[in-house]
Amino acid sequence: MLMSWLPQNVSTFGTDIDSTLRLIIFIVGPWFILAEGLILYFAIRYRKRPGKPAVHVRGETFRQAAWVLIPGVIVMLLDFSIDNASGRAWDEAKIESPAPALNVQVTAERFAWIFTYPGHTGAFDGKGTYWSMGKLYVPVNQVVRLNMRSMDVIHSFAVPNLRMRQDIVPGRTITAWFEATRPGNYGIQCTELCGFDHYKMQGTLVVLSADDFAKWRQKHWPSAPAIAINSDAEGANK
Ligand SMILES: [Cu+2]
Repeated sequence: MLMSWLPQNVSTFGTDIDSTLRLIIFIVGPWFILAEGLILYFAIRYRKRPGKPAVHVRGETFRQAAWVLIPGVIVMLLDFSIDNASGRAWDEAKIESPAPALNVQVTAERFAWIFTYPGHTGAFDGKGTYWSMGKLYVPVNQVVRLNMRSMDVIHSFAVPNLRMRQDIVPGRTITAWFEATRPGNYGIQCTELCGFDHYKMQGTLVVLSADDFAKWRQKHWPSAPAIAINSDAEGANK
């Protein structure tokens, strides 16, 4: 039920991120209710009563210390299971980067997104490049690699439907990847407060079917080599 609040997942690694989130909610939720319930119960059960002085519990016997130690160990074990699941999701989304079918350069600047498609040589400058303001066109079911730069301050590229978010730090080219699984238009937001018009820093991810992408490419980016551009970050085909 909780998970239905999330926007539709259209990314290959989104399922693992969602199941990590579900695991966290299932572990933390009951634990929260139990802990808060016990606090409430003890507060009422052992409330101040006339003629009953408070007891100073020093936690010196094992029976007393167990109240802290046992929940402590349980929390730690549950924590490891969350670490394990989230580590796997992190590896998939951030560490393992499959070979891309399409490389796009993302330029973030206050307060816009500019998407540059490489020219004949695979480089992002010079002949044959195509750029789009605010709209990122990609084919469905293909790995897309983003080479992201910022012209000014720290921005953050976020597409909730892809379960993807990546900070962009000036002075560095930061890569990220995704593979969209369903054609459609999805919102892109900057999720790093980057100035007065930060809220206007939005864009659209346009995921096109193979046919529609071919048509789009022919019309707007005719200089593109066949879809497999397979250059590395920063247009290594140069
Ligand atoms: Cu921004």
